[in-house]
Amino acid sequence: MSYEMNFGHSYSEELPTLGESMSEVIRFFGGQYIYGVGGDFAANLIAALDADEQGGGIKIHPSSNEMHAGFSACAQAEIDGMGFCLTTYMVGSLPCTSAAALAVTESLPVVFISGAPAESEVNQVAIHHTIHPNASWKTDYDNALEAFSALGMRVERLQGQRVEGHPNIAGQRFYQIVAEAYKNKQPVFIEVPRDQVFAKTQPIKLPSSLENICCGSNILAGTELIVENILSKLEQAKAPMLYLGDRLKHNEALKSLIITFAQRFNIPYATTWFAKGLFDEYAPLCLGTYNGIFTQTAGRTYIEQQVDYVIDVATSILPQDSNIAFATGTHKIENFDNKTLLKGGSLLEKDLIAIFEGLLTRDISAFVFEPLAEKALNTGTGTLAAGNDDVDFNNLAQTLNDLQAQDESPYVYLPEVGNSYFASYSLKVRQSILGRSWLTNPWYGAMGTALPYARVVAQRLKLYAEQTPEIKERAVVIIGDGGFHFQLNELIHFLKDQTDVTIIYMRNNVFHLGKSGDGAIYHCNDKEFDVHSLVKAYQGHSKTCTSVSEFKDYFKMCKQQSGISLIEVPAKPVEERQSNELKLLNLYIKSQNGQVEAMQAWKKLTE
Ligand SMILES: Cc1ncc(C[n+]2csc(CCOP(=O)(O)OP(=O)(O)O)c2C)c(N)n1
Repeated sequence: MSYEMNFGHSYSEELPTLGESMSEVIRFFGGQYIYGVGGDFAANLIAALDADEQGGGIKIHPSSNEMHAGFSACAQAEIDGMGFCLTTYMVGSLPCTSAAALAVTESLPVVFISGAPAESEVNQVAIHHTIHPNASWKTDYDNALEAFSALGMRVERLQGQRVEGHPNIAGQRFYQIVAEAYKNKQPVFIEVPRDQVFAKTQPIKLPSSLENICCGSNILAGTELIVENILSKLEQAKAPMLYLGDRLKHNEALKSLIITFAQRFNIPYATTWFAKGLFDEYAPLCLGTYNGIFTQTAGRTYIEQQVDYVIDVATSILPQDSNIAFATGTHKIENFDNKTLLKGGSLLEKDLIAIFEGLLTRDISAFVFEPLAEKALNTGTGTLAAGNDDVDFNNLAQTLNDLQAQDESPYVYLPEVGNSYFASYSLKVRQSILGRSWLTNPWYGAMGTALPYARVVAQRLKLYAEQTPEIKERAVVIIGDGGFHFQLNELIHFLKDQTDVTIIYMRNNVFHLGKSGDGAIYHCNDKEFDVHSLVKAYQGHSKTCTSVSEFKDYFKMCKQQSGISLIEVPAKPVEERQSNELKLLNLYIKSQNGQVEAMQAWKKLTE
């Protein structure tokens, strides 16, 4: 029996292939690009999804390897709202597990699509790319599904019709799994048997828009009472503030409601470390990021000395060490008594939306808050980064802040895990057109992501600049030499994509952060390595900059150059040259270890 005999000729004529259905679903969720690497099990998927001359389909961006494809898809989820990654079976999908774990941790809706053996191939012979001990009597086809499942992800291998003429609902299943990623802000893993890609599947009728994908409305009761409670606390308060967390990052509607609320009642706001880059830190009401003793801004003084009521919005349910000042006990908001916690428990934070909509209907008078005067960072060599000072981690943030203050066009910072990551918390960021001006994986903390992330940022900035030439934003990677050497094969794509990036290469010849000893394992570089020759191979520009003024001059020049620009900074792995954040962390660790001098110094700092 065929579909035609079952549902009639007209229905059967309408049937799309699974590949067509997938393409439609990916586009519905805003996906115009997929990052991936090919392989025989993925060949049909590539043929089915790849963009055609007419602009249909999805543009496939090749990555240097699958982990990088996964990381780029994570960056895509951060800035476009949804990410897509395509690989071949097992050898291709398994290297994505770290990117998938990152996506779970950083709440990113990334769809990992993998080719898989044809249904007709299963149970016949052992198949290449499967895990197969040599004494095995049977083939295991499901290891990748199990591996991703072990990360707590929803996984599925799509299936075709079981009997000729019976329904094939693979297209619908694909939609449902992708929708689940979207709603829950979590990654999913989908294997597609290669013989199913061109099989006919039952057509699906997509909702009219993303708003209508049946997420339900807010079913948490008591919004009115919460609103009343906040209002009565506001009435008693003189200096309230909003403390904003990273669960806001995918919710533009909620972000703009909160800013409207803040502006209407003149209430200042700060973000957690993890929510850095979501808001314009040059806005008069913005107090910057706050993380206890690690924060050096005037905002910190205001928070710790003036604020009398905190509305804590969308911060993580479980306190995470780095986000609460490494449990140093210096995070004043963490233990603030007069605080309302709005963590957000509904899908797409609809409960929080209802609360802020409720608050905005009320007529309260605006608070008195004067924008705070700028405070220079402690660079260890006086408070400013003087022109002839050596540039290093101790004054890198101040140096970049000086540059950004004079430049209206935002820098989109991509700090790599290592010393660069810690130093980047003192950067003062402008609002980027991408909605994110500071992007990394602050919670999961995987090294090796900055260039795959920067590639996506640079691609999007290029698109914006093509549409609106006044947009002159710049992707700025800050990275140690160890981190750079993890991932520099990704540089080829900046050349291929003809995108622009400035890379600040903090060269100290060791894996410095976390280094505890002199073992060979910490030596990630060689003194003879000539980074300029490397950059030249990618048709880029580069210069070694030793002093602050040299750095500033060349940084400005980089902005005028297209392609890759790299600034090599000779960094010294010594305590005086560390960022303030790391100096404090090191001091805290020493004092916890019972070193008397460190204990005294810490006490003095925190009194
Ligand atoms: C994938 C991964 N491997 C290892 C680590 C542990 N780790 C964190 S920072 C670091 C060293 C960074 O060295 P480098 O990039 O040279 O920067 P530096 O700290 O020297 O400035 C290492 C190995 C990690 N976070 N992620």
